[in-house]
Amino acid sequence: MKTEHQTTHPTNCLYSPHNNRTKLFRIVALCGAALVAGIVTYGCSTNEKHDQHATPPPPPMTALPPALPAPASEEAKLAWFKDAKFGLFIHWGLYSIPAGDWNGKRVPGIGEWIMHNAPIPVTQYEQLAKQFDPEQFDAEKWVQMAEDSGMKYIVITSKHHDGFAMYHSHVSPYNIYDATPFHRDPIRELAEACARHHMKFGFYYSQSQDWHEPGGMGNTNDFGPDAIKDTDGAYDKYLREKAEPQVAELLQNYGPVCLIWFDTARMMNVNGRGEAFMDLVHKYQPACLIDGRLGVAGDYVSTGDNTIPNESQNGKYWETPATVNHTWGFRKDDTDWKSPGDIVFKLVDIVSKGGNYLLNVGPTSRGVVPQECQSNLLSVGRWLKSYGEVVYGAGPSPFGEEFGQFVKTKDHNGKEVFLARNDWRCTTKPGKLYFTLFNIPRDGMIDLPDFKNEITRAYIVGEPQTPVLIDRTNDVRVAHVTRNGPNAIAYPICLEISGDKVEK
Ligand code: FHN
Repeated sequence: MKTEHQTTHPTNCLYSPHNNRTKLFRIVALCGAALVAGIVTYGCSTNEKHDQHATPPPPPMTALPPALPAPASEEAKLAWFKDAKFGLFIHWGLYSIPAGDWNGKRVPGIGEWIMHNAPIPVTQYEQLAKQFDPEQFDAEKWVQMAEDSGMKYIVITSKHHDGFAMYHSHVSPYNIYDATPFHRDPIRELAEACARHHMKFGFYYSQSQDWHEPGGMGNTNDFGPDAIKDTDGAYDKYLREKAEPQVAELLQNYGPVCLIWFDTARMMNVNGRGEAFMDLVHKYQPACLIDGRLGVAGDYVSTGDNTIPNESQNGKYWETPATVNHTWGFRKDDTDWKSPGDIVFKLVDIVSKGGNYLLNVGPTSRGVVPQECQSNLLSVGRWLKSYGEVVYGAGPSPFGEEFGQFVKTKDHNGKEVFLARNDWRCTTKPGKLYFTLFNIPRDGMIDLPDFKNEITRAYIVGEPQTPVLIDRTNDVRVAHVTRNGPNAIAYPICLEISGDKVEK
């Protein structure tokens, strides 16, 4: 697990905010703030902070709340997730330095895969750590951005496939605290900011792929075929000595973890490999959810990347992980941001099919979320401030005809084409149907789907004093709305109905 430029660390010496070593760090860090920057170096690792860096010291650590107790049932465990609907995914790592270019050449593909796609040998890629100094990183700003965008949980890459831990790991020195001049633990800072904002906080952890370790999956250039690692014990050694202890660290040292987002399960459902991770989660954080990509059953289903199902899903709860442009990790050439209207549509579409939307941002190597991307998210947040009740805690559509249908045409793979209809979506709460309108015809007449319940009241969401006229033409109930609603992105109306269940 070690490389030449790294020092030895005590394996499994877990980081605790209360242990002496940490207290020592804190005291020295505070001294560093008081004295002229540069006189003092703090910490005890390979990359020391020298006086030419004017970076302020990390904020003093504050205590984190304890892990949450075991929920009474699986339903209770999922309750917050079902209410939250909209989360922020963050892919941040060393790959944000090359940002899509290697040796002056553009490397196609998603930004965080540059090590694999270029390909870059481990010995070269790990040198990036020496340059990683995201001096503009401010946990408070990231959490505030998520909150202002209407997101209710944050999931960040604690270790992606490149194997680099973005937190202060005592399992491997290949981590942001020990191997970079930044010498801070951004995950700890985010955990603290999330605690201040009552924002749920969770981790992405790449359990199978680890391109830095000889036994990890995925790096066949440096370490040969995965099939051999799977059978000769190397993979199990990596799992025992790095992946499992790191997941245990994350579960023990960062306060309540709302979920762990495992990814790209390879050879996980044999030898109890997946179960070992599940046991750790259950042992240390019984309230923590497990996504659908561990390789053994999690608490909910994760769809494919950027995949929104055509219809409501029956059975397990689900979540769509999605990009805000075309990459997860930052690429300097990808500024094709999804518009606020597109994001609101996707969010309401997902909620109306019974799922959650986990929307990703890829911060730069300086620690900044690109401005245009932020401003689009903030527009979404403003829409949600007015109309959040159609999303948060809302149930799926009782209809389904609004989603569209399969047509006879086949695509280039020979698969039937689903012709989506995107005019409106319906979400529900007891006694209420919310119709979010994305395309209002010139005459402002919206045909309602067929249902028998009496409509006792109809109004613009957030303005119960502004009634919406409902009448009947040819036995179809029609809602009459003004063409330019109060918010151009999408226009939600609420119909209060008799009874809690829609009768068709
Ligand atoms: O390979 C990863 C990819 O880099 C990214 O993390 C996404 C997010 O869902 N998951 C994998 C591909 O599905």
